Amino acid sequence: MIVDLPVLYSFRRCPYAMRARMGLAYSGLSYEHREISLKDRPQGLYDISSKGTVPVLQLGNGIVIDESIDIIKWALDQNDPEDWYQYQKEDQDRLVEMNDNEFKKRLDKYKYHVRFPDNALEDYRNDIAKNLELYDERLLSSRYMVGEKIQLADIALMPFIRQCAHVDLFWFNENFENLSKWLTSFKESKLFISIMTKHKIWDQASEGILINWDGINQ
Ligand SMILES: N[C@@H](CCC(=O)N[C@@H](CS)C(=O)NCC(=O)O)C(=O)O
Repeated sequence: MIVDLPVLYSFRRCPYAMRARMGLAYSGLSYEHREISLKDRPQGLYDISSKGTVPVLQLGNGIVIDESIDIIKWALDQNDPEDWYQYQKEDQDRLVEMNDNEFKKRLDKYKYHVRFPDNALEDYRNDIAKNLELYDERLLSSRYMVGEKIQLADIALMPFIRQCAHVDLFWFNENFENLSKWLTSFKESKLFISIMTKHKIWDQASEGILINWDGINQ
């Protein structure tokens, strides 16, 4: 362990881990990054969280946070320079709840439709389109999901909407113009690009990689 720094167990392409990394990056918190392979998870991960899911953040005092949204909220408690989670908390929490449940279930069926042969791809696409329409409507009247400024909810939803868009980008861009613009602005942001750096899989015999965000918010 790099002395006293929080340790993040992460997987680059996991949407939950992406949003946790964005939260940590925005807050400018340094940490030790341990990239794992989901197919071959290290014992060290199970030792601190029996669920074995990523992301998991272990603080210097031993406290373990193993839900991505709690990692973001912890990071924002340390430093929230642009007030990402100071207002409209109920609305934000409701959006996250809907994303993590209804939207995620529909996304899995749409993305992995071959594994769910009970219905046709079109049916799964029509289901998720209902959620996408609601987002698109929100973005007609405001620049971000809950107003004119980026909030925690935007960050929490973005990796999932990105995954959904990439199933059929042409269809997504054609049908959800506002959402498509919103997504592009995040995909091109310094924040998102910075957290998508590739890291080699953590070797359990050594330390992870020191992540230091000096300058990210400038
Ligand atoms: N509710 C958790 C979900 C995390 C999660 O499901 N992560 C996936 C990777 S994207 C995972 O670890 N899957 C492995 C498994 O479910 O065993 C969170 O928000 O952190």
